[in-house]
Amino acid sequence: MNEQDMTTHPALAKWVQKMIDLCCPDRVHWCDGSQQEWDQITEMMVASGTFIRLNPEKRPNSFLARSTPSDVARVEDRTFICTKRKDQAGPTNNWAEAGEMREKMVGRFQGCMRGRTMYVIPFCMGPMDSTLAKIGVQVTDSPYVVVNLRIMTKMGKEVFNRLEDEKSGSAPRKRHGHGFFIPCAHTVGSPLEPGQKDAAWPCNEDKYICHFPETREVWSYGSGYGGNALLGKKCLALRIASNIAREHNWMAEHMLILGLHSPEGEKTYISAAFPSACGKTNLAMIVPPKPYADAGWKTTIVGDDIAWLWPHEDGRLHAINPENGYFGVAPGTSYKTNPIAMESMKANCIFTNVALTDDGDVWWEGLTEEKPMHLIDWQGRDWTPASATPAAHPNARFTAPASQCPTIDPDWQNPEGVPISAIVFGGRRPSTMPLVFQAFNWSHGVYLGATMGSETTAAAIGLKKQVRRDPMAMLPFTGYNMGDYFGHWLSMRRQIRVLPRFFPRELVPSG
Ligand code: SAT
Ligand code: MN
Repeated sequence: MNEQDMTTHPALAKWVQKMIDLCCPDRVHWCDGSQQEWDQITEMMVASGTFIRLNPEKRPNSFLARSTPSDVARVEDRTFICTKRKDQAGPTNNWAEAGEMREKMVGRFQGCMRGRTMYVIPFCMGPMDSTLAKIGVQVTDSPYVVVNLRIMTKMGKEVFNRLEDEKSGSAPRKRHGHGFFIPCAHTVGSPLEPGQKDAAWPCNEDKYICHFPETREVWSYGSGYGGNALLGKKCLALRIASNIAREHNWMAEHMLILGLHSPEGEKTYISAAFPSACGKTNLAMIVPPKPYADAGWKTTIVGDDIAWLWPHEDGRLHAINPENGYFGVAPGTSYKTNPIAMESMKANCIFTNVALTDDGDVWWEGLTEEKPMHLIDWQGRDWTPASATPAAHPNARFTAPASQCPTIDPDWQNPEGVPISAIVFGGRRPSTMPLVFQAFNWSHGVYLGATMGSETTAAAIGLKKQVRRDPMAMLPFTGYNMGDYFGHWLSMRRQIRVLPRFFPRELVPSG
């Protein structure tokens, strides 16, 4: 899209101009989300060495990216909730005074995109026509973010159009949350001098992932990886959304949504909260064992990571998945452990920090029983089964379009969501716990979810290997005071007529 026809939305035009003046990019690209744009950006990334095109016969239209070894996961100790008062962020978040942090970010962002292109990415979280859908606009100097967001969100021209329609009041139905957008500013923090050669994975050792819930903004500096950089995911859909949800009587949760279908055609949906890299994607894609499948039982997936839940007028708790794709952990995923994920990532995918096979395909620990005789590991080094280090990083990821999932639920884009009958809280535990049990009632369920514990994983950098308390799997994602979050959960009970049941579950890892 040309700069001239960028937008007629005054607030958006003003904010983008402010970011251009601050970041001083060489070029500005308004993303339209087209296939042509994807082709152009991926080709440019192949030419610059950030992407390796995988063998088109084995993995059509798919790419491998290798990050810098210091930028491989979320950085919880660099993640901030920035508010006027500390008690708004509460005891479990890193707090910064909003004004001070804004000043610091403006300082860091000054000239941060010199020598680079600023991409303006409009994205919608949730089915476009859902009452809960939220529009964000991310400015970023990372083309890796652009192509990942094209998979993970609804991204491009139709979102711009939606924002503009809303502004002029010509949208078919005026709904809460549209017309309004959440500004998400992102930079890898690595400006280029004239003539300076770029790194394959530019980033900065200094990192800040900042949320301003009062003004509904995100500012992320210095990282290009996962939840640090794909701002629609944890930053918007959980930390900012949990604030909006609390004020508007809904819930933004770190949960998968799974459908169970009986031979008689009865549909039951469950949502389940597990911390990062504890198996949400695997549970969301589980298939019934053969005798049950033969008897007509079926499972479907609505989402694998985030659920937005609200008391529907039918009296039940309904849920939508705000995402459009999966950013799943690759190691351990195989045709044996998760054939549905394997089928979903056959084409049109991005792989990050996995190993490259000699025939131009991907490999990671657990993919095949037998290890390949030779690979290029996630750091670009030769690897053999005798190598002392894993070929793929433990937090290596695949980004796959949800539409490619063979068990996708027919209602996964239903703006009314799906009704939830049961809530599961789970985690990863090194020692024995009851596998699954049922809470007596809503309050008891909230208590059990709030006291949940789970072993830390490679999804976040710098965490000691231990069991930590991770209430509702939301410890790193609740964008406000955790005490108020528990209060919000308890208060939601009064708004739901048909209450879901609670099933706490703690996984004992097999490995
Ligand atoms: O890196 S992400 O935050 O997107 C993945 C996760 O930690 O769940
Ligand atoms: Mn997650």
